[in-house]
Amino acid sequence: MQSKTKKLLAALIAAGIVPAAHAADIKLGVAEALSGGAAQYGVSIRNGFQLAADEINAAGGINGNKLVLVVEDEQGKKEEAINVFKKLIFKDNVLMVFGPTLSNSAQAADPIAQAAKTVAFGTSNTADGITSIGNYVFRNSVTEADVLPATISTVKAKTGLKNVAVLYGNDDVFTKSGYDNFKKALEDQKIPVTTTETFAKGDVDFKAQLTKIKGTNPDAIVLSALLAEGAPIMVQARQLGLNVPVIGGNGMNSVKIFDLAPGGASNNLWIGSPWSIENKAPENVKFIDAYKAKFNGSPDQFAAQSYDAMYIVAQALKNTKITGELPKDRAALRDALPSVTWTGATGAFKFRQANDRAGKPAGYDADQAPIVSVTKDGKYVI
Ligand code: LEU
Repeated sequence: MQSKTKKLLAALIAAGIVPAAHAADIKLGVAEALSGGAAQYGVSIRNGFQLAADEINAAGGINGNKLVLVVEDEQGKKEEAINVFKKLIFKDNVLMVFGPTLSNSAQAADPIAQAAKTVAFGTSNTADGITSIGNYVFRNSVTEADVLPATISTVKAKTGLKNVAVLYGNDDVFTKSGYDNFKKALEDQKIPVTTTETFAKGDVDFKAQLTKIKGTNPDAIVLSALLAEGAPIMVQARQLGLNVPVIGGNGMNSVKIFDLAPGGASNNLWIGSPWSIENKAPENVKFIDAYKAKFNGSPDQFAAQSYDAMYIVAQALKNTKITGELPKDRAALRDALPSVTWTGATGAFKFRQANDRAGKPAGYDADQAPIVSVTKDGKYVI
């Protein structure tokens, strides 16, 4: 800003014509999939951010300063995630970036934030290795590695399954990582696999793989998929008479499954997550009520995690002195984040230090335990 303009703005603020808070807005980037197949999740995520930011601003903001969200659509594509991260970090000069929606995109875009010493905070990335990118990478989404062993052992205990068939997407960072973690959990828990089948992003017909699976007569199907493929897989499995439990990863944990796999096709789907709509803790009830009132629909895990993430960042910001010097402020926010604890819609939260591939300290993962639920007549029940 020119110094004349600066002086004029200072005079207008002093005269009460321009509110002072305007001069110190805190700009946060939001890069999520708002179009394409992953928008099933991305729109919920954006809603969660908006709800929390509105609440925080209505309660006086951060030490009197307003949170302003700069929202961009990264379309669930890694090339777009890279473009959007660059725009937010270098053109919009945001303090930090939330997102992107998919681990597949995070693996491509987070190195840009890391190199620019700007926090990238994922609220839905659950694949292995994301936080090994570096010390500016944070997430509050519980990883597949932390969730899937509990999902498998719960289904085993409740249904008595003796073996499973495995089906996974082999061209996506998250579905592949889900597969790796399912495989490990099945080995650790000594559950034999009858067959392992794969599919690719954009596939629509899964009958060949499902027919093969049916031929092996498994007690359950372990499925590492995103909704775009996972929902038609459930529909086609039921059409083929495969009514066994489906054990899903994070991608299958969305109320959208009830619309996408209607008429009971979505029944008997088991997933693990720290968040449940059934959890009656006051922080969660408040979140669910406020979400319903604002968006006229039920929230899901993804909205709960983004809502909590905004409050986690707000706690860090309260302990950060914003100087207006971007590199300094970005570093100060990073340094304030690891020690934040917060009890929100997903319950008690704290960070856990992650390591890079050489075993050196890198970013931060979520330290939360999952609850396992199963779908029944259009609901996830515990
Ligand atoms: N957990 C998924 C991933 O890491 C994304 C989520 C929105 C289903 O890619």
